[in-house]
Amino acid sequence: MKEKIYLTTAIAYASSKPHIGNTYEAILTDTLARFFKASDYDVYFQTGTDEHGQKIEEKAKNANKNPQQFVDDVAGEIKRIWDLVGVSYDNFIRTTDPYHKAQVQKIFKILYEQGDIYKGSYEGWYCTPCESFWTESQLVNGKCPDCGRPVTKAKEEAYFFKMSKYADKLLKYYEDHPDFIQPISRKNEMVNNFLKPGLQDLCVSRSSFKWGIPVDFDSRHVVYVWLDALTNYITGLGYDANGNNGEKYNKYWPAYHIIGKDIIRFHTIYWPIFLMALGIELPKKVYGHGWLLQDGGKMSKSKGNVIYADDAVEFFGKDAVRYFVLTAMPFDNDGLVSWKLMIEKINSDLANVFGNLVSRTIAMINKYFGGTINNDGESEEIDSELINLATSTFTKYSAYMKDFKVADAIEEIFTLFRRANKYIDETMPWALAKDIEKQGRLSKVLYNLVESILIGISMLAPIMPETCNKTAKMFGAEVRNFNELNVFGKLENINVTSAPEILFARIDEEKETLRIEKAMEEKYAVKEEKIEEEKQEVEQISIDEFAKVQLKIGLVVACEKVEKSKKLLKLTVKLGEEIRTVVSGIALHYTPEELIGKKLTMVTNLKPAKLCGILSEGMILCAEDENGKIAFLSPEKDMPDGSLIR
Ligand code: ME8
Repeated sequence: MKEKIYLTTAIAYASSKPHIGNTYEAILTDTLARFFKASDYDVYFQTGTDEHGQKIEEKAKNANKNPQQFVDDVAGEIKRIWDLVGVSYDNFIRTTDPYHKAQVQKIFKILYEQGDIYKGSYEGWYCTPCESFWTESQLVNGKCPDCGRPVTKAKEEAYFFKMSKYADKLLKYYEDHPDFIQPISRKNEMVNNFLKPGLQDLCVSRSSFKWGIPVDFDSRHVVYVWLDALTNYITGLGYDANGNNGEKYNKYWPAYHIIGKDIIRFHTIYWPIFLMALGIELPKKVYGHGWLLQDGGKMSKSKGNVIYADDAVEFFGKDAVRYFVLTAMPFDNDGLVSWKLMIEKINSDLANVFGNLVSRTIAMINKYFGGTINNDGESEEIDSELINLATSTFTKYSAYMKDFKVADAIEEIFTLFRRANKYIDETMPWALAKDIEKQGRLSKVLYNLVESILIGISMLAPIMPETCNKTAKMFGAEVRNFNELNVFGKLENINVTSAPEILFARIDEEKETLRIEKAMEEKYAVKEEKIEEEKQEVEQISIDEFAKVQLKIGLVVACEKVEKSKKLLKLTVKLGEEIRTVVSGIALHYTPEELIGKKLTMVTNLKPAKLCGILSEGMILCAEDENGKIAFLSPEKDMPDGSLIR
């Protein structure tokens, strides 16, 4: 019987388009799923979306959509991106699926009836306009951290889970299963920071918002989003709280969970405890991968440095993106991502090492043998090093992959490709070609190269499926089974295609980085503005309302770029006697030099606001066309600065 493995990703929040970091996890798990399938395991691979909670409810409201419509759209976008990068999931679960919802309700009820969940209350600070509870430490200057308004002390009824009851049992489980949490450093963090100091009971219901799964026996409450989300791993297989479990559940549970380092606590403390309470076997392994970071910092929308996988695929193709993210992330650490790094890696590994090896080999077979060679040439001593490496790589590669160390496994394959390139330099086929006596030797050299390439791409196939299939076809062959990779000389005849496709062309690093960065800035800047625009409905106002806005002519006396921001300029504006500082989002349209000495129109009675840490005391007015082109407004005749506009 085949060995079974159930692989899962975290389910992505259906709150916004996933960035390349979230997509990394789907690609990583997909690569492992493909590897285990090729290793003859019976694999089940599940991914999906986490669709409830206050944040999503708010996002839907801001987008003028009902929450279901909102999550339908975002889940569709997530699925589209997963499909685009070739994620070959067996099941895409959504926490709004009726089966999942019904099971979560049943699980909650069972845990309540058996006494693990109890009704209690917690005291906190309540902000009435925001309908939000805050703890003392969350308040900012004693006020609501969201809206800044005063809060009142209040008590809210809620359901709690008795975490502490299971803490010792969980510690014991960690001890008995030393591989449960990977990498090991993450386990120590859980034990020392959370389990040893003592577990608090966990609040597992909310009543301050509606978008969640209602507690079926008390519909004022919805189930805490993590209890809802974590159970996806069993409901997606057909777990049934009443004991009538589906076939897949019986076959595949327990899982190997692949998640990011930020949510390890939920997966290695709360989730195992929920499972213990339900009498379910615990997951086999929780692997917490590092994060892809941009410029040494977190990738975030507010920093405007987000890279999306669909854009990357458009520029470089699916397999290059898969290769980049997988090699960018060491096993036990964070990785770095930027457009420049992607181009560097594509050039150095995919174009120079891999692409070059394939195209040189094909070109030589065409040139010297009209595209066809057999395995009947003459071997020499020098061949053995390449052959030994080619036939011993799989063992190392496979051991790394089984430990989820994908970047290390890829390194083994590229060591083989580099060795093959070196073999070309050592054997100098172009010199052999000049000697009619050396035809047999020449054909053997080329044969050895093809065999090495075919062995290499067979291991690379889970990482870059399309490229590897395409490459095998160029040699008139197929990607090989894993159990054939310790054999050299399998192929009898080699027939190469006459005009091989260039797999990865070299990219002009500087030019392309600039071009892509600019294109992305424009794409997302324009989009954000459009969303803002759509939100504003045109409303008629009275003359009195308009009169509240004070507008004046200002003279720009100084101007500079705001550090760390691509969009903002800091202007010093003279308004008659008065000098003001204004921060304006026009840096993509004007240089500071273009503005100094210019007269423009300014709103002068806006409440001051801090932008990038600088207090802005007004707003510059600009006209904008539908393509996002911008022009500031100047008086038609010269007018003294400080003149009122009416
Ligand atoms: O956490 N690099 O969803 P999510 C690598 N819904 N991985 C990253 C990353 C980055 N820069 N940023 C995020 C959630 N991730 C919950 C999960 S599971 C029952 C519920 C990872 O959309 C993150 O660590 O915020 C997580 O594993 C996954 O992307 C989804 O994140």
